Amino acid sequence: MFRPTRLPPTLRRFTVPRACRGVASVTPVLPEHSHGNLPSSQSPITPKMHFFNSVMEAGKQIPTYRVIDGAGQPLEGAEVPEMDRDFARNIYEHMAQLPILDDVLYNLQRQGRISFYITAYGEEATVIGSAAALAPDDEVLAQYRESGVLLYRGFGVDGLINQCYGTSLDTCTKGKQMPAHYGSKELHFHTISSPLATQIPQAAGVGFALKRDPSRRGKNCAVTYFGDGAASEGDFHAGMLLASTIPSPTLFIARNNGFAISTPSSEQYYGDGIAARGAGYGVHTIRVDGNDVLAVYSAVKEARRRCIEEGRAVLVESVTYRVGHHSTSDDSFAYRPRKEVEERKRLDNPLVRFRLFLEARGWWSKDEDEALKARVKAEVHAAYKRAEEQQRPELKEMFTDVYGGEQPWNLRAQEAELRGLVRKYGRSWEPWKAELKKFKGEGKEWLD
Ligand SMILES: Cc1ncc(C[n+]2csc(CCOP(=O)(O)OP(=O)(O)O)c2C)c(N)n1
Repeated sequence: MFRPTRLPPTLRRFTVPRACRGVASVTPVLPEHSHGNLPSSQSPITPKMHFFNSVMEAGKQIPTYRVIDGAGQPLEGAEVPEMDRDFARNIYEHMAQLPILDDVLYNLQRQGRISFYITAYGEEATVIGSAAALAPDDEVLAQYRESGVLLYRGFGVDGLINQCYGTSLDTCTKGKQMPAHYGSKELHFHTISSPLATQIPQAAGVGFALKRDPSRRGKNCAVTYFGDGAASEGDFHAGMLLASTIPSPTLFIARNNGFAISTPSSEQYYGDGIAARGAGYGVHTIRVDGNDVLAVYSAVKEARRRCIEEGRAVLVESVTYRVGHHSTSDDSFAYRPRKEVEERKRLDNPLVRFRLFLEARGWWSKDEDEALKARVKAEVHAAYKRAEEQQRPELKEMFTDVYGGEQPWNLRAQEAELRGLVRKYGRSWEPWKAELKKFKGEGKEWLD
C-alpha cells in the first residue's frame, strides 16, 4: 500500500493528486529513482519509454457490475440493495407499465393519430432503476427515451398522452413540441430537445447552479441521460470537461443500448465504451448491467451519494439493448437481423429477470402480473380516448412561452401574419373553418 509518510523526503512529492483523492483505483507507480516532475503535472518522470492503452489490453476492460442473473438469482458475492416489498413492487409495476404504454402509443402513431413516437423497449431497468435511485427533486435533463422517469415521479399516463397529442391539457409544452418531447417544471424534468447531446453541457451548468444555491447545495444533483450516439457528440465532452474542471454535482447516465440510429455502438468508439472516458476526465465511473434493475438502482444510488457529498461529477454507463426500432421513423431490420432482436428479447429480458427475483421472495405472483397488465392496458386506452376528445391549446399559445421574457420581434411578426390569415379565411374557407375548431376557443379571439 502507498504510505507517503514512510517515503524518503525526495519521493514525498509523489502524492496522489488532489483531484484524484478518494478514487480508490489511483495508485501511482513510483519510479526507482526520483527525477521529480514537471511544474504542471504530478506525473513522475521516468527514463523508460512506455506507451499505454490499459483499457484495450486483454482482460483489462472495465468490468460490468451485476447483482442478479437471468433467473433473478443474486450472483455469488453480490450485495442485494436494501429495499422493502412495496418499494420493489413499485419499481416492477413502473417497469411493466412502460411497454404497455409504448405498445398503445406506437400503434396510435401507425394509425396516424399522433405524428411520432419513441419506445423504451428493453431499457426498462435502466430507466426505472435509475429513477428510483434519485430524489424526486433532482434536476433531470433527459434525452427522449426516459419517459419512465416522469412516470416514476407521478406525471401520469394522461400527462404523457396529452403531450403526444398536443392537447390543451399539456400545460408544459402546449402543443409546440414533437410527441415524446415531454417536460415538467413541477417534477424537475427539463423539457426534451431533439438536437442530440445539448442536454449534457446544460446539465453541468445546472449542477453548478445547484452547488451555488445554498438551499440545494448538498441536497440535489443534476442528472443527464444520453445514448451512446449522443456520447459521440462534442457536447458530451464539453459537458464532462465542464463538470470535471468546475466541479459540480452532475450525474451522467449513458444508456449504451447498442445503437445510435443505424450506427452500432461498436462503430461509435474504438476504446472501451463510454465508461473509459470517465477516467480521462478524473470522474468517478462505473459500468453497470443495464438489464439488471437492482444493479442499476445500486450503482445510481451510490453515484448520486458521491455526487452530492463530494460535489463532483459521476459517470454511469448502463449497458443494455434497444429492442425496438429507434423511433416510428425507423425500421431497424434494415441494419440488424430480426433474429438478433428476437434472441436478445428471449435471453435477457429486464422485466423477466426482476419478476423472477420478486417471485422467489414471495413478493409477486402470476395472478398479480396478469391483473397489473390488464389494469394498465385499460388505463392507457381510457387515457388516449380522453386525449382524443381534448382540443388543442388556444391559437395564441403557439407564440407564448417559446422563450422566457419578452416576445422577440420575429415571433411578433409571425403572430401578426397568422392573425391576418385567420381573419381572411377563418370564416369562409371550409378547410380553415374545420381546422380552427380543433383549437381551444376556436380562434374566435382573432376572428372578432
Ligand atoms: C445533433 C443531432 N444530430 C443528429 C440527430 C438525429 N438523431 C436523432 S436520434 C439519433 C441517434 C441517437 O442515438 P443515441 O444517442 O445512442 O440514443 P438512442 O436513440 O439509441 O437512445 C440521431 C443521430 C439529432 N437529433 N441531433
